[in-house]
Amino acid sequence: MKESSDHSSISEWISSIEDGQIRSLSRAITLLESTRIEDQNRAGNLLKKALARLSVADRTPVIRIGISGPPGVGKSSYIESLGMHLLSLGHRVCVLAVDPSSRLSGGSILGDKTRMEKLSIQPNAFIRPSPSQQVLGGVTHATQSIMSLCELAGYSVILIETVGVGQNEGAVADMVDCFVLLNQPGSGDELQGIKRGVLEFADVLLVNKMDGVTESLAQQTLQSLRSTSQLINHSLKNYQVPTLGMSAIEEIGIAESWEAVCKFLEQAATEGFLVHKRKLQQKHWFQKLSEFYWLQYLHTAKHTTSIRNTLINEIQSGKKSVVEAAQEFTRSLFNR
Ligand SMILES: Nc1nc2c(ncn2[C@@H]2O[C@H](COP(=O)(O)OP(=O)(O)OP(=O)(O)O)[C@@H](O)[C@H]2O)c(=O)[nH]1
Ligand SMILES: [Mg+2]
Repeated sequence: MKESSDHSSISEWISSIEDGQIRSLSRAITLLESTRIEDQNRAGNLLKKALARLSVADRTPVIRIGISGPPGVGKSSYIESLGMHLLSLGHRVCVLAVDPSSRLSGGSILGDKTRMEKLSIQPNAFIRPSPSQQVLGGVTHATQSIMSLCELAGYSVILIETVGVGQNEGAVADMVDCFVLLNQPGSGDELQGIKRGVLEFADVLLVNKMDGVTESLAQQTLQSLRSTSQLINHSLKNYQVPTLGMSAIEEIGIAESWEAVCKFLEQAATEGFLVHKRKLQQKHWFQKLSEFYWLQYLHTAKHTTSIRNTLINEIQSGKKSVVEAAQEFTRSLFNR
């Protein structure tokens, strides 16, 4: 009885998300982000139902764009300008902030809101800042699930902001159709720093702050980034990563940057690369979600707690080494 009433309430919940009720969408996202064990069943049921709805409906898949770059490069300011541009093209825009390394992102909520003043009050835009608390297994397990809910709510473009600090870019690049990397006007030495590893994820490269006192430095950066980007061997055959200058604040180059994204998506779709990318996104999602479930199980199942406590005692009393105990603990989980 309880189960069936929960099923019907979840159906109503899904319908209200489809009807574009922001509060229902926000509540659903909070549930998916929850790490409380008692929330997991409901979260799973909600997501299953959402995915079933998406699979029957004849929809154009939402466009998922990752926007990354070093702290303070202007990601939020760019999203504000790009978001407004997308609205003018008739899109419905959703903005998610992701912190894949699960660091405490102090102040990011305030930062995102104040940088997106115009966008945040638009009826066709939805902005969800990154969760402020550190969660078990990082937040990426939920991000792709949340994107599906946003798709169900009728958004046509999802912009994902993530701070580029080296290891985050790969995690976000695995979740999106197009990865846009913002660069600071800076010296050649700084460019050397970002060249390794990070540039290879980029589908579109932008140099921001091409205005005022930073304009000429931004021009120089653009030139050296252009020559560097010619050396990038992109996984999409015959694709030359475009490198463009822009100013998020002065709204220069915003439309051109979106054209570059669309061009990439078109070529990727034509050559089957987009289908391949989306399959990889599913694989990545499956892996993250399984890891999350697995960690939850590990930390909460009663029998694991008693085995673990016994082993910790044995380590502390010198009966077993840490390695022996960890191996025994892992084996005990599989031998049930
Ligand atoms: N001159 C100039 N300043 C800019 C531009 N875009 C952003 N800024 C400034 O750069 C600073 C950081 O901007 P944000 O948009 O918050 O940068 P962010 O990359 O989102 O920052 P984090 O989320 O903290 O990593 C702010 O002081 C902005 O006003 C631009 O196009 N030109
Ligand atoms: Mg920001």
